Amino acid sequence: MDNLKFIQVETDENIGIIQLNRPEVLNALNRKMVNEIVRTIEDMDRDEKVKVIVLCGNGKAFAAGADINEMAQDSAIDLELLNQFADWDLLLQVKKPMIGAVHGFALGGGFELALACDLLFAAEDAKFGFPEINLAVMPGAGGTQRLTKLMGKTKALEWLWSGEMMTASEAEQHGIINKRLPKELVIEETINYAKKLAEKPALSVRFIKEAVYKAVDDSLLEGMQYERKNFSLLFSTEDQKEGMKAFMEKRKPQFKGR
Ligand code: CO8
Repeated sequence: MDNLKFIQVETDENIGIIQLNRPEVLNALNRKMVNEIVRTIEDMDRDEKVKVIVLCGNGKAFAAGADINEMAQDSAIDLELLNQFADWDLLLQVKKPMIGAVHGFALGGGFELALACDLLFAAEDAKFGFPEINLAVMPGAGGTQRLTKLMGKTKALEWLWSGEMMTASEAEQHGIINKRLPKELVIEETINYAKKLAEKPALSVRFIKEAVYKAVDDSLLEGMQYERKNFSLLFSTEDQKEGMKAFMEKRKPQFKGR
């Protein structure tokens, strides 16, 4: 994607890395920036060379929320007509693994962006929260839904009503993050993890992701039927033949991602 103003994009081997880049305002997310993030993720999702997508912050924060200056004067009608959340909905369709490397503040829309990732690695200094209540609003890009699915109604309400920030250790206890890491290592270690994940057979990785989100959203029966279809479908891949043959021949498999 050309003309990226608010993010930096690079690849390291087959890992696509998106770094939020408005450090002077703690990476506050304006609409153009969200659009840049989502379009870049979509491009990476279609790029066969990219296997895993990593999102990270820059400066003092992952992201301290939506850009308050941009939206302060908006009316409800403005928001409706802007349809800005359509960008956020596209994140639900990403097939490849997305991993967030969070340091510093991940607040409001920044926390919502982190929660849109499949896995989260956080620095010891990470602070997560939904301070929207203190602005007399509420999360609008999935925060109430994703937080509740992760930690349950009772705890989610407590955090959303208080607007307080949770530490990395609290986020770990609530099952929000996968791992806590020293601040100076969080991006590097996340990329290392992503590289290991990128070695796995890509279609298994993809279908497992789809099936797990079915478990989050659908009934057990629907989820199990979906899982079974994906399980069967993987038997049409070259990687499945190779993986099982390699096991029987007692050697390391050579996966192609198809
Ligand atoms: N929007 C705009 N500017 C911001 C934001 C923000 N969310 N957060 C920080 N900044 C700016 C500050 O205004 C300041 O700018 P300046 O230097 O020009 O005064 C600069 O970043 C540095 O910030 P601080 O001086 O305040 O830094 P501190 O270390 O003292 O404080 C805090 C850090 C506690 C994070 C503080 O900046 C803060 O409270 N920020 C606002 C947090 C917040 O309320 N976030 C929620 C916003 S609402 C929201 O996210 C709704 C989501 C809706 C859907 C998503 C759509 C994208």
